[in-house]
Amino acid sequence: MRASLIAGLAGVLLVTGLAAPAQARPAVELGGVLPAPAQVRPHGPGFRLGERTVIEAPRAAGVVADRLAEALRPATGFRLPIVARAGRGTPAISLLLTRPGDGLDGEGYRLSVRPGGVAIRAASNAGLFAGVQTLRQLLPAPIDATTPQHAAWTVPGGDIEDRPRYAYRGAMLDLARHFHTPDEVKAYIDEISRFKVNYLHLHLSDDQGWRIQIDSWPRLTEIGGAPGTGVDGVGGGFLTKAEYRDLVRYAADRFVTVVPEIDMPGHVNAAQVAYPELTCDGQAPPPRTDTAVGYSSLCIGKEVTYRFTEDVIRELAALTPGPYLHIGGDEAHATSDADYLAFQARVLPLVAKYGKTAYGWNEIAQSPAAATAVAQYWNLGTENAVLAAAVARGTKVIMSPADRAYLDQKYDPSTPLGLSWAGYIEVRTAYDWDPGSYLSGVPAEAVLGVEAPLWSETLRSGDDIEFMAFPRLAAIAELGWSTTRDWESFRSRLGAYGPRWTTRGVGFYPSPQIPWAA
Ligand code: TNX
Repeated sequence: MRASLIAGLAGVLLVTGLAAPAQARPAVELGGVLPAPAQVRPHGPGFRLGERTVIEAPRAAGVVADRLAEALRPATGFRLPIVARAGRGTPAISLLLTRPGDGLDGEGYRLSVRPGGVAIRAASNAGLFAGVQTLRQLLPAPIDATTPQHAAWTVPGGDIEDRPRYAYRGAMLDLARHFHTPDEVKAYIDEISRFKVNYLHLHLSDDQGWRIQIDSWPRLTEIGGAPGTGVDGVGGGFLTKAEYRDLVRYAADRFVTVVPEIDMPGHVNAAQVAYPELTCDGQAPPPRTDTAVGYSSLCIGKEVTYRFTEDVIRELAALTPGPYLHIGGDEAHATSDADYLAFQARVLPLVAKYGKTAYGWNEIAQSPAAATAVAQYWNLGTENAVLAAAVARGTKVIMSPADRAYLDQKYDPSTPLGLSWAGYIEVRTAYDWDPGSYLSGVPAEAVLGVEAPLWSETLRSGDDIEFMAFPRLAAIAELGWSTTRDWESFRSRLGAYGPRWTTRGVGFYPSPQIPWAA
């Protein structure tokens, strides 16, 4: 038990005030994790990650073991072989799938750190993966370096027991206003999954462009995904079905479920440029790369509208292993109220026809057909009578209030990127609200979770995405995962997290509200 001797010795040296070998004691506190775990009991000496450490996992947890190995090998330079059973006395990080009824379910996990090894127990791979994300944050920031650091790192001793508050913890990327490449989307998945975010909503169509291949309507991407279809004519592009499937798989390997969105009946100018029969007069509108909203509408009285929507929903559903398909529904200012209801009465049920749960922006709550749908609350304020009435009929809610959760809003007046129609959103504003009691008339049981949308009118590069998403995404992720909310604790854990982003080259916004560690 070499590790325990060293850890014990480090403890003695600390107590006696002698200079402890800096590397041998844990650099992180057991509870110093984002999002905050449910229960943390520090005790005893920790576990020293070393040359002889193995990753022990049953074959059924192979995907999680692979993620753990990928996370720890580069900076340690250790082999960290994945084995089915660690030999006696071999220091191991063990992933253990428990049987249902062992007190762990869903995404819950238990993490125990002893000198002889680390054990993560969960009833599902999603739970093991959540535990792995916690473990990564229990090692110091240089663990995220891409080359060997030649340092010895100790995981603090004790136990964590943890489970999510909400089943839905989402982030959204807008690929329509500016296209983001598959590699940029993957990098975002890597970052958000560290915070146990488990849904990625992709906004795939809007007035400017159309970003997902649809075989039955090929001009959508031939024209709507062409160069010059980004805001101000910058950029363009789209995902082929093969690229999209690859993204869905990449996300699933990180326990993130992709939610595709096609926005209708408004936000459809790009589709109408490609297929003029989708307008009422059959005339192609001019392509638009400005940022106005609310001027386009599908033609509600034409049958071709429903052939189009059904084809798109069918092809998207076939690409989607997850439960949700998002049909937009926001800002349909060019659609009359009667037409909007007529459209939703036909289109919301189409999502169910193809085996998915319909999901849309909160405007869909006007439709009686939304009783079995999920509505994403994005408006300002804490009252929405239409949504509250729909909730009474069965509609479930995901919370993205624009003045709290919108990652495209500026932090303050000097933020060089972003919009400010919903206000300025500093980190504390993003953090200090309760998704379960925010909307009057929407009881906690109706809330499935939270999502942080990132609209991309002003965002072009991966750097732009990082600057707006981080650190606020960590705040929304904590609201989604943790049951307690404590600003002082959050800001100190966030400050300690900063060097991890720095190590990875993630250009986050260094909010003055946060005591950033050097
Ligand atoms: C409103 S939020 C929109 C989007 C814009 C966003 C910019 C919502 C459902 N619609 O079309 O991109 O504001 O912040």
